[in-house]
Amino acid sequence: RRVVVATSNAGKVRELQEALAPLGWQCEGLGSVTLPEETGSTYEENAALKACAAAMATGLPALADDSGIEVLALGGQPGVYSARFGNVGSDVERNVLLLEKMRHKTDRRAKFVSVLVLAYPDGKLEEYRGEVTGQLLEGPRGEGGFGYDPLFLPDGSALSMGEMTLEQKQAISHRGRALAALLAAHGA
Ligand code: ITT
Repeated sequence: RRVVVATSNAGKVRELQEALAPLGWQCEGLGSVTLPEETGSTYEENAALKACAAAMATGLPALADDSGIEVLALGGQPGVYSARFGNVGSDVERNVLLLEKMRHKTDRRAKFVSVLVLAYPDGKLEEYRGEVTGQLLEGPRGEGGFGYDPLFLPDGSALSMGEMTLEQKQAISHRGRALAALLAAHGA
């Protein structure tokens, strides 16, 4: 079966494609499809907006991910707004800003959340959620992953998410967990 991977984030494309391999689905990119503005106030709403738009535009099932990092000492921010945090242009700038906001904060607990929505052209939706808790580091560690990965030390891990291989990250990450639920639901 063909499935559209409905994300413009290259880091997510890598992780989604790698995890879906056991299902034998043929993963396709967005092509000329543009994703709608994320007007929802929850990961669930935004993932559904993206997946439905891609499914309607292509006539194929489409898988979208909406995700973010929630920092306890910042009241759960940036959360759903993680991609737009500070209105700055790059992952590195967002990381600098987050470190700045966390300066002198001793409670550094945070969690990543991923919500996957698989939308079918007939309007049917499947939803999967995954989370991983951890601590924000005082500075970046590692060159791997994407986004906030170099700043995040998962609970029980000696490696930051930026220091992990793709396989190591998938085994413990929010997205890896949501994907595991999707795979289980589809018999893989
Ligand atoms: P699409 O909407 O096209 O999928 P996006 O990057 O805009 O791409 P989101 O709106 O879901 O996606 O924003 C999530 C942001 O949260 C993302 O840009 C990263 O900054 C951060 N994030 C999500 N998952 C992450 C992960 O596994 N590692 C590091 N940062 C992550």
